[in-house]
Amino acid sequence: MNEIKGRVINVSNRLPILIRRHAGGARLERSSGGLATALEAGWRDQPGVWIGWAGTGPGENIEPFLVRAAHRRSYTLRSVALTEEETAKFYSGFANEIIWPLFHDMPSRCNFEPEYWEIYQRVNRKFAKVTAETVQDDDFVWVHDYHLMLTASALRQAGVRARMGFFLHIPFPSPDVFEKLPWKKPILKSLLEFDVIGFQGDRDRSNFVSCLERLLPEATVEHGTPHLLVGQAGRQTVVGTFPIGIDFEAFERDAERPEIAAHAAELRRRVSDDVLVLGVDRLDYTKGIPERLKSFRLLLRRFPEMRRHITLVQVVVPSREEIPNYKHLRRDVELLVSQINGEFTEPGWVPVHYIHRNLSRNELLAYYRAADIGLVTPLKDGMNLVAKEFCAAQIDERGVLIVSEFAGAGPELRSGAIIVNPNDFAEVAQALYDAAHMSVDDKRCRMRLLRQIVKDHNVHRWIRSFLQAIPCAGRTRGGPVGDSQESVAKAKERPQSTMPGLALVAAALTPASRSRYAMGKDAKLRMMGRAAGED
Ligand code: ADQ
Repeated sequence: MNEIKGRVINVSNRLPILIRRHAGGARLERSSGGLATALEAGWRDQPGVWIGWAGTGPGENIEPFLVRAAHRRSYTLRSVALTEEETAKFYSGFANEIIWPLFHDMPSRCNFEPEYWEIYQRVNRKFAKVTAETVQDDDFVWVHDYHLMLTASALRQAGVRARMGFFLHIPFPSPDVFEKLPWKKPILKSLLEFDVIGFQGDRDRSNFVSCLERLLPEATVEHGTPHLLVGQAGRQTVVGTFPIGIDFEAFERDAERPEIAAHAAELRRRVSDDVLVLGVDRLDYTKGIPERLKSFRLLLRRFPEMRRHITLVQVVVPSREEIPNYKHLRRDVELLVSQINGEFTEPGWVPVHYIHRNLSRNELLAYYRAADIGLVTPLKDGMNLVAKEFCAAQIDERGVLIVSEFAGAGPELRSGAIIVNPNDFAEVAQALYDAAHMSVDDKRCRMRLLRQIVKDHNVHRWIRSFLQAIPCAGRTRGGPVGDSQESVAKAKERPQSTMPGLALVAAALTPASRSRYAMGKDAKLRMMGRAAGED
């Protein structure tokens, strides 16, 4: 990251480690979930600081744990201690009972409790205070996700002059949904205190801009290339699209290991030596698990010849179990699994294998390698890393990916995957049937294309392209943004980079146009020819 003169200070709700108290003391665990997985992989060799919550409260001496955890990493860790009330009302409350469902287009699941907003503001100030104590002027502060949307204004109030960016890992909703939020304006205004804001996909970015146009009409929006430039209250913010990726090489390399191949072969022998379908998710209502199970049931009802020949392995990692909606979801999923198994099980064949626990990386890799079909059907998802991990681990190029059109991964992977609407059970059932009957050549051709996309758009490129957008940004405090043309001209005059030509590099690294990967008929035939030729 040599384009940043100082350090990068990552700030996220959770640190990559979690300190879990138990009767005999405490132990260090890895945080689960997409954000921690991606950042850990991308930041492995980069110096800097990571600020976040380690699962502990005020007054606990966790320094030895942080030092131990930092020992194997290139960056140091600083924790923000949260009280039980803050954990309940900021994390479970505002973040996960309001913003999470709202931003995933599920407003009826929101609990707009006013006290949650008070605590959300307080905790954002807490994160900002620890960050302000850590940061120096030439550092870059990179804040992650919906838990911390108010940190920018708190940091600016604290006099922090460093450049700051924000990346939203989840979707951004349309104005009709966003405007239901009672605290919509302070959130938009605080976001515009960042120098750069990143979204997973174009749809999220254009929803954000539509919200600005409706709710903050005084903001100016300049549609530049590759990013937008938003002016508001005398300052400018670069707004871009940066689809997140995975550490492709690490997944590929690990999936190739002989013990993973042996474990995968063992799984196929024990679970299904015919068609093995795999779902891997946090247990979350946005991931569409009940809908997926209903689609699988429809497949078995509509195509009786598939019975005994297709098996679904559904792996779920327990998540947010203290929130009522999540408890109900677990009950619904388990009921559906038992109904399907009750309806179809025959001696020697159980249609749904249900695993409710955190898998080790090796186990996960073995399942990815063993599977014939990766079934990724969230109702809405910022990106969905499972879709990408499945492709990276498919070194034999024999798996088929079915992915929801409402995941960020949908548009990005559409040229090689089968795209479905997860609410259309018949369509998903048909996609499963088609995938199970796809020719070896077609499968290989599609998977080769998918793996190339995932490889090109890896997590390192995501970090690089985000950081390279910073030089386009700059603070123009002290005076309203006049004519937007003028503000753009000013932005162009400003020193752009600590490295020559960075803006050009950034332009070259923007998410490749979808058309580059669109599998036109000719390209498809060419690739199939090549795949067949290599046989
Ligand atoms: P998440 O909602 O957590 O992330 P996702 O992108 O699917 O979702 O990542 C889940 C991660 O957890 C994957 O790395 C997967 O391997 C791991 N995982 C899932 N089930 C597991 C299990 N049983 N055992 C072990 N590991 C398991 C948020 C957004 C996403 C966005 C990411 C990153 O909601 O849309 O892709 O951040 O930006």
